[in-house]
Amino acid sequence: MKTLKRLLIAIGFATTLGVSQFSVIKEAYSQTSGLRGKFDGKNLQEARIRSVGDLAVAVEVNGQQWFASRRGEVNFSKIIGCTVGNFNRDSYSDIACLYDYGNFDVGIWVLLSDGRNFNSSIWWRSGQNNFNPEAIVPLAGGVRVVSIDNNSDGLNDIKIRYRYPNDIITDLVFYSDGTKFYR
Ligand SMILES: [Ca+2]
Ligand SMILES: [Ca+2]
Repeated sequence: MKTLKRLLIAIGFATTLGVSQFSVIKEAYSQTSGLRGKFDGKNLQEARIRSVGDLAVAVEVNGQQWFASRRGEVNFSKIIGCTVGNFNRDSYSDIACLYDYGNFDVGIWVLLSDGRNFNSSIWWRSGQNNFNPEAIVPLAGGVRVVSIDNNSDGLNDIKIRYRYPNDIITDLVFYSDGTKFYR
């Protein structure tokens, strides 16, 4: 366990060094890094999500680990994109990620900040054969998901541009009720 912890710290340190190079690239270039928000409720910080070995991810804020998934839980390469918003109307910025479960099943999970850690839960899931991740049309800047308070209730919502099989392109909005997204 100690060795693993040391290894994770070593990886974290190595990737932290890489951040400065990445920060000059537009946020849209990678939606798993350069995620800016006030995760501690006070200061503008930068979060990134990274792969930790097989089927696990860690989320860091300014290089400090705030969240680690359980092994076998999350495949980093299946994260379609992430965005920062305040989805539960407290003082802390949160992160929402689109995730491809396979079989045309897409979910949106939210990493809710408590100021020092993220708590992860699934806020929406399409179910099998209901959502084609390939049909997501990039928004301005090339991002696949943005957070916007579309109904001005103080809870950030999620917007995704989607191309239906008949080629009609529509903006889909997933509204937050503070604990989940609804359509
Ligand atoms: Ca929040
Ligand atoms: Ca809203």
